[in-house]
Amino acid sequence: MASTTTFPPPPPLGESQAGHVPDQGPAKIHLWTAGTPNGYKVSVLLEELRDAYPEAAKNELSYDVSKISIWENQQKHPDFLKINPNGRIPAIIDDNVTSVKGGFPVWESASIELWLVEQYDKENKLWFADPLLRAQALNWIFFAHGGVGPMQGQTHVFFRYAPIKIPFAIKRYHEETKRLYSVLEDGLKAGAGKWLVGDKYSVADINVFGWVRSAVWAGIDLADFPLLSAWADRIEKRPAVQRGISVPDAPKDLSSIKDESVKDVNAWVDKANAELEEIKKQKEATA
Ligand SMILES: N[C@@H](CCC(=O)N[C@@H](CS)C(=O)NCC(=O)O)C(=O)O
Repeated sequence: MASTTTFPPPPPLGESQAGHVPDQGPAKIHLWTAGTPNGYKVSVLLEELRDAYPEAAKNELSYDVSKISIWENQQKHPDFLKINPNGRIPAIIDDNVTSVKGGFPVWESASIELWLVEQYDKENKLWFADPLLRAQALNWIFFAHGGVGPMQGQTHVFFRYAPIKIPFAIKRYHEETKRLYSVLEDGLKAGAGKWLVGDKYSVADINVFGWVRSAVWAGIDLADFPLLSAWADRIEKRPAVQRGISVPDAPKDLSSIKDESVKDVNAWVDKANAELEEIKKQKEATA
């Protein structure tokens, strides 16, 4: 382990260690993550790159993983803030950069993805040499980074975790997330229907996949978005994706809560609509 960063220390490699292959050399990339849509972006991409470049998997793409408990707020520990000043997962330290003492920290999921493809996807297997295709990929990456992630993230917060339930907030974020999903659906329709950019599975797909696979958590039924649903199934079946979403723990199967989840979110939306209607009536009565 070359990194001098000590919080939390990357665990030693072992048979069950994510990212481990039997002939992997000492880890060059250290990943701090949790089993979340943003975390999966990096672990899935690392696994895809390792499959695409088996020689590099033993060398510069060897990695180890430190699990961050976001419920215990470990991501706000002063030592972790030295890696990511924003105190969120995912973050990496890349020890392949020898000019920086202690390794080179990269944070923000999309920034990490772009760093990884720029450095390690020399044949553009998951990225694009063509500037027009690259710009289209960046469109989808920024769209997801500024839209799907924050909006769906707030749906999860207000619908699932908030100790006080605010119907209008649940309605607002749930409906906006669905609108963003329809943009993805239309994007697939406008292309060949298979991938977001060109005719190739790429970082543009990986970047938003983690969010779409947890649609149920936001009360969204993917059956309403048939192309997106088929796209998510196609991605989920990839061996590298299966390994990537098992970092740092085996993923949860949310399929059994789908009906209940959609019913619950709809009840909150109905409640918000009724409250809005009541406010409108009161305004009209006092006008
Ligand atoms: N824009 C950031 C968002 C990262 C983010 O929000 N990560 C969440 C987990 S998905 C987190 O660390 N949450 C803990 C916190 O907010 O303190 C990125 O894409 O890396």
